[in-house]
Amino acid sequence: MWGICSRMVKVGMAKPCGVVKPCYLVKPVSSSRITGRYLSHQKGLPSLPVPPLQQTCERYITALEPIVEVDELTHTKELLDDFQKPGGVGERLQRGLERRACNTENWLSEWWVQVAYLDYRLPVVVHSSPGLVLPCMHFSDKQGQIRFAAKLIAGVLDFKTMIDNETIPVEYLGGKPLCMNQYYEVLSSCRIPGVKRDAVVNHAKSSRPPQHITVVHNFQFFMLDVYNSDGTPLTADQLCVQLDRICSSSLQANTEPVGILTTQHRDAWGKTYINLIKDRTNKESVSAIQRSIFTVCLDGPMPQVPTNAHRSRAAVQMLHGGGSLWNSGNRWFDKTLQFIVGEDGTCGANYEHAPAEGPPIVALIDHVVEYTRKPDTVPTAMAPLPMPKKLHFNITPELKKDIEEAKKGMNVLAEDLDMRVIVFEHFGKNVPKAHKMSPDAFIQVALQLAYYRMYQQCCATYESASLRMFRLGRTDTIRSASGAAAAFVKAFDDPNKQNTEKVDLMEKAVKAHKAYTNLAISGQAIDRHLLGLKMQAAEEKISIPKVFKDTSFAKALHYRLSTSQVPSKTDCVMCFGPVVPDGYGVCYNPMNQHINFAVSSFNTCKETNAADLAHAVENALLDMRTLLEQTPPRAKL
Ligand code: COA
Ligand code: HC5
Repeated sequence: MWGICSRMVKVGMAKPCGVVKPCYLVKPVSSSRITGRYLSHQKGLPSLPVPPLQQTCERYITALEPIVEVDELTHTKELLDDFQKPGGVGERLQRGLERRACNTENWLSEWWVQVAYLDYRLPVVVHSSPGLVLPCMHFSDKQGQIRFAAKLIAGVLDFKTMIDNETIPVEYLGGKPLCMNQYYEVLSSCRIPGVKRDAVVNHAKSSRPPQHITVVHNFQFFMLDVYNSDGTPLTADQLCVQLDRICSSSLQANTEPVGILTTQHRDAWGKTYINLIKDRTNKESVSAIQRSIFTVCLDGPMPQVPTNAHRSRAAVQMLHGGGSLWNSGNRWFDKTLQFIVGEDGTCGANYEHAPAEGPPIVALIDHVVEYTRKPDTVPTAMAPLPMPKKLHFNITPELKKDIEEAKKGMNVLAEDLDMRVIVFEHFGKNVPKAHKMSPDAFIQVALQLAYYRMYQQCCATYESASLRMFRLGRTDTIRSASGAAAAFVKAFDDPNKQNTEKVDLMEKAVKAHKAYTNLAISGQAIDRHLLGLKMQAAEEKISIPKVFKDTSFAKALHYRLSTSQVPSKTDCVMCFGPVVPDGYGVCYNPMNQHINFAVSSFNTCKETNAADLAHAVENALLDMRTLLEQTPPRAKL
């Protein structure tokens, strides 16, 4: 019923890029400020391998089995035989990739950023940029909002000091050190719209890195210097004074919400952008936003909802702002990092995904939250500070028309997005661990069960796997709809099956998931390799091999379940939109005793419902635990 127009399908089917221009993003950090410690760590990391061709082809067939028809599979096998034959196109492309791997820091990352982000043309809002909700903070008025925002800014600047000094502790996954490059990409950077392809600029690496942030209040932007002349960061008290001045000089939301332009389709925004920056004042204002270290959005109210919907509303506020009548215009969605502080204690962030994955952003936010919990310092006498600078925009009738169009588009999208946040209170990582199972694999298998119960079929499922064990690594795909998961979900509600058999199938499904995870994080999954082979064909200007054009490939990339685990120390809820019109976005944060889930879908799709899937996941988790508890270990097969 749906055309294939999803993000990840687009990734797979995207027009070849041809010559790939060097991209700021995935270049190693090399400014004069960044020196020894970081670089020597980075140098010690292994390079991303190119998996063996035959291995990927075999694993691809295995991955297709639960999600395509028998005749489709037979056809794909034939295509793969041809692709792999000695002296064939597969071997040629494989050799090309291996050459690329020898000549680049990471054969994949630059392509990935281009294809997954910069060439992707749907609005970044909902379709690409994730939201993050903090636990509700204890304030409920303007003064509280300003005070908290001031502390938050001070906390980010504290974290920035660690970035500037290269003292961020190296992270580990499975005992292996991770690439830390993404930490150097998230501050002082911004996406720039283009008519066909976007770009990202990072000003942290310039010889005179920015000293200001941008603050947006009542749709009006301000440039706020956050360092004193001696180079020390402004204190929370100083920031409070400055934010107060900003709020007092923007009491009414009576200006054009120019930020709403950043919610447009990227081609449309690319065109509008050219017009917008023809005017010198506008160009300077836009440049101040782009160069700023980050943006703080001091939000107005959100629509009233019943208490049990507060968390879902908060997720919506972070993901898209609620539409043009609420806070969607109080943003610059191209900005890599936007912190959002509501008037009622609702706080969080939205981030533009091209420069980094969730975990570095979450690490920064965990640090900030801890910082804001420190007791207030005793205020000291303050030297007068320069007035924050208002950023002006001259809005021509044409730009006014574009703003109205953007408002309409944003409101349609806001209406369309269905978001349900649930806190699964019954257990967290503790229960799967007690049963000697990987918690992440347990949750993924529960998701498979939930989906199967709703639709009586399995669907192509995406889970993000980190490739940060490798230099400049980003992500690969864990395909959760495995044969073992399919066997388990089909047996679970079958009254003819014994519990012992069901437990055995559950254990096999959980183990299969963990095994796929392990191969994915060690660079041996299939999806980025297949993408690389396809990109290599484009690079060598040879016709795209048939394996990348058949229905199996399209089905494999039509992710009705797009999922990601993003753990945090703080009790946060992370969220993102579905990547296909008839799919779900599921982001979860497993804590020890509970799990936070944010499930999204589109209202225009009659077959999907975020609350129904969230409820089905709760039931699946509970039923899986019950099965384990009711089946004594000795009786297990
Ligand atoms: N028995 C008991 N405990 C087990 C276990 C078992 N069989 N298997 C795992 N555990 C424990 C682990 O030791 C770990 O312990 P900890 O809580 O003390 O750290 C915990 O359970 C969690 O492990 P697990 O659930 O298996 O998952 P993981 O933490 O290894 O995460 C991924 C799996 C796929 C999420 C991770 O590898 C990854 O790639 N993360 C990045 C994802 C990402 O980038 N997301 C955002 C994209 S923008
Ligand atoms: C603050 C949480 C952000 C999570 C974002 C995330 O998981 O993005 C995925 C990135 C990737 O390359 O797998 C993409 N996804 C949202 C489509 C799963």
